[in-house]
Amino acid sequence: MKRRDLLAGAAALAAGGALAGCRSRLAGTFLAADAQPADYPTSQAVEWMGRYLEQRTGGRLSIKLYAGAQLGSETETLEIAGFGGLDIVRVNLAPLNSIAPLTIAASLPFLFRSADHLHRALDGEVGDEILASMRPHGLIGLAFYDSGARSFYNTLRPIRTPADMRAMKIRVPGSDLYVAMVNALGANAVPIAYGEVYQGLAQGVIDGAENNWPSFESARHFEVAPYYSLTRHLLTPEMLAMSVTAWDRLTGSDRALVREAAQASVPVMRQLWNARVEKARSTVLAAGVAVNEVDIAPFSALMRPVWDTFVSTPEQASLVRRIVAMGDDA
Ligand code: GTR
Repeated sequence: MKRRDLLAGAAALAAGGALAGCRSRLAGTFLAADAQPADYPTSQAVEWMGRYLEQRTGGRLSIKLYAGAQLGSETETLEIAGFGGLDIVRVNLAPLNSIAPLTIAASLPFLFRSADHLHRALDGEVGDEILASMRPHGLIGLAFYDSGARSFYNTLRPIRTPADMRAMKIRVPGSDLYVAMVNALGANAVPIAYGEVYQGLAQGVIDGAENNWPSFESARHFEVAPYYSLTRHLLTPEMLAMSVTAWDRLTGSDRALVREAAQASVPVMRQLWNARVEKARSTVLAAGVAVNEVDIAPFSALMRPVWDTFVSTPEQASLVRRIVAMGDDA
């Protein structure tokens, strides 16, 4: 059996037979997947988008979301969406790095200096170009969601300088860029799925990982990794995308409505996000996790060769140049 059939079969089982190829699939119900739990801001925003579509179409269009990685890891759901077995995926840009090269331009370490900087870039032409670049890869980029700032956490000691990370086994998502970033800091990158991180930390297969406050908290990683060091090395956003197969089935006006609904969900998500960051931070602090600020200069100094290796086409370079020029205080 081909990997593609295996994936579709497993996902169809998880979704109760509602996925592609099953006769029970409802014409106007988009099947969506998110690796985060149902109460996480990304999942909530996708649910909100579904209600928006229902209201605008009198229930003709809607979304059925499978949250919590029920349909597989992000790499798997992207593959399933790529051949039309899933209609909507909400993923981080990291697993898209190897699929759609322009996503690299918004995934570089120490690129975005603040959430405002990120929004300025992604809410304009730069964001539109990255979303549009998804089509040859079987996806229609609909919108970006916030993902805050990723920092390192681990089971061993506070990280204050790159030397503190030497030889630490640090989990990263499936992106060569992340692997290179962690290795350039002197640690050893271990790419594994998000859903395996808790166990990996608890069993000592990995010493640490990196993520934002809400992921560190909601995946309970803070229970097993008591040091959180605020390197804020990545502000890589999330992406909401539709499979080209689902998109091509829609009329022009439904396509416009899907785009409108996705865009309308962005400010909703940002509000949910900010509230969730605060909640996650207090939960983590109350649990006694040692949180430390970090001088990022020695970390970002080591990223130059990583940028040089991964920004390899004129299109990527143009995006990066424009993002950097936007700064954070315009
Ligand atoms: C989270 C993101 C997830 C997933 C995860 C990871 O911040 O919301 O989509 O990408 O990180 O590290 O795998």
